[in-house]
Amino acid sequence: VLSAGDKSNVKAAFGKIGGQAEEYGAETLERMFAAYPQTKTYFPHFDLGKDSAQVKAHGKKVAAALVEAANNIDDIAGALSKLSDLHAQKLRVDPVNFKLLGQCFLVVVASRNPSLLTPEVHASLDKFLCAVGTVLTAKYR
Ligand code: ZNH
Repeated sequence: VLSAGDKSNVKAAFGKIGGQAEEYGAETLERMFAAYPQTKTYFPHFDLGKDSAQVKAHGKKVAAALVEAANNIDDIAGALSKLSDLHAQKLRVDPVNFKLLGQCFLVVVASRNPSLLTPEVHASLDKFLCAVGTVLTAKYR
């Protein structure tokens, strides 16, 4: 459960990431595909090569969803309800992969904005990313 402190850490972190969110999203995916190649199996229809426009476009969508969740941190399930339906009914991504994507996002934050990622903010972002993953896999059955 996200504490009040976690919520303000997450909001502040996304405030600092600001307009660069889409680049963070694209680099998160690039790292996920490179570090955890098994995640590529969900994207057989994508060009996953270097500087792929499809990966960039998808990174932008994923980042926008994270921003939306951060902006609605008291109701992440409501904010991502449609996305949760999509992941449960159509995409059926194994839940372990959400942890991998979350790890990669943290690494991107660490490498692009090291001073932002204090241990406290790291912990809060980790909890937030887990909460998002829980919401996106909540309707699996
Ligand atoms: Zn997911 C899709 C978000 C995770 C896989 N996604 C998607 C989208 C979004 C997202 C926004 C778009 C939708 C529309 O279009 O409507 N994701 C997300 C988030 C997360 C995720 C936020 C976390 C955090 N996913 C994930 C993972 C995976 C995935 C982990 C694997 C690995 N997704 C996916 C796919 C898709 C998606 C496959 C589809 C794509 C296309 O386009 O086809």
